[in-house]
Amino acid sequence: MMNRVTRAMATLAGLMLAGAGLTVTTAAPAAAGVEDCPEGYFCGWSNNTVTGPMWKTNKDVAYMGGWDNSIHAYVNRTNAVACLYDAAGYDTSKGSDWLEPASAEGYPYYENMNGTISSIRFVQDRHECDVPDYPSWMSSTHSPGPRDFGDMDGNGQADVISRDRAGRLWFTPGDSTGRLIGTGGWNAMNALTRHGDFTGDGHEDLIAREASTGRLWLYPGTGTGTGGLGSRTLIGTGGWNGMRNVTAYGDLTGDGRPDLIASEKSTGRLYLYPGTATGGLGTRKLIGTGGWNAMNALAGMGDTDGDGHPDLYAREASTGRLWLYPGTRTGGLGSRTLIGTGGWNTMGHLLAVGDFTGDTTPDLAAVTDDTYMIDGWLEGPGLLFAYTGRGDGRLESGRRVDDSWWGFTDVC
Ligand SMILES: [Ca+2]
Ligand SMILES: [Ca+2]
Ligand SMILES: [Ca+2]
Ligand SMILES: [Ca+2]
Repeated sequence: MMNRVTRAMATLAGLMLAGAGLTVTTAAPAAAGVEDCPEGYFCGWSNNTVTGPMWKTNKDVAYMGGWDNSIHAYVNRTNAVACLYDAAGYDTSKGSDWLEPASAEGYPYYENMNGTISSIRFVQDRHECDVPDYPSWMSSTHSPGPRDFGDMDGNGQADVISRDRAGRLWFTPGDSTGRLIGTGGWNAMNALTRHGDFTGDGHEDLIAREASTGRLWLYPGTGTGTGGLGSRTLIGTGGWNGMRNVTAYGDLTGDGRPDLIASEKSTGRLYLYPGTATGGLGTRKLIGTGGWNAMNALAGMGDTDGDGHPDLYAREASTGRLWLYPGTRTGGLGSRTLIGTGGWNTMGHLLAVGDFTGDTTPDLAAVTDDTYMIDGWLEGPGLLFAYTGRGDGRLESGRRVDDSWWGFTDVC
């Protein structure tokens, strides 16, 4: 196993790191050999002087053949992350490491490496070198009857959509498997939310805000076993960057169509945008007269207290407390109740996909961010906690159920 701590990025002038058994340097002062590596390739040499025969590849190599365990210096001039495995067949059991693409302005190469590489694979996100690049999500079958949200593929189980750092979307149906439903470009979106069927075809849909334009797009769920998305339609022509916490909510107005809520940054007001029969959004309605800038996360939970009206959870930025705002018969929000006394600011994402424990009461999941601590120690990001809904609007204590949720920039 190579030592990732020593993987300092070289400066343009060239940088020698002594004592770690590793030298990092740039192309400029190096032996001529490194410049022989063509753009788009990963290249390796069997010695530390980067002279003599050069091995190169621009695609995955499951076994290095004559170069097995013999590459001691290398450069990554591809545009992907190179996963370097100490065993053949991309097997992580003997150790693995990763190498980001060399930057355009002077590519570092690495020498004095252990010479243990047996297979190489190229990926978009270094997460994928060791584990599948989707988080492990398990949910129970909802019973009885169909779910009204949180179920893109219509199989009765809560599923999750995750965006990775490479801008791809992953669909995890709830059996710990996952598949790609967006091959790229999703980093252009600065909000992702889903809760119910906006288009009226019975399949849950995804709503996304485009960062550069402030436009709101609807991606219709296909409802198939792949949890896929159809061609998008514009449902908000602009101005949505002036809104905070854009959240698909469920049907608050009581007309059978799901609605969207968002708070206005300039005023702190909370607005409801009613879903229309044509899959768009109607004229907005004020449902919170002010103070909503104090909240840094909203979750459209569904009906947590069993009164027939969907409810809202909101996290207070200054205190890390979690509040319940019950939906009312008149399409508004009732008096709030404190349901989480603190600590919720260490969660990077609140995930409201309805009931995932199988008792029909909505639950909450949350993913820790890099400030999450246990007993004074930083535990780091990507821990998934499950909070079972009690049926009275409150939650049971959290259970840590998985540690594979790091490296994702949004989940919904
Ligand atoms: Ca499902
Ligand atoms: Ca739909
Ligand atoms: Ca509605
Ligand atoms: Ca309710």
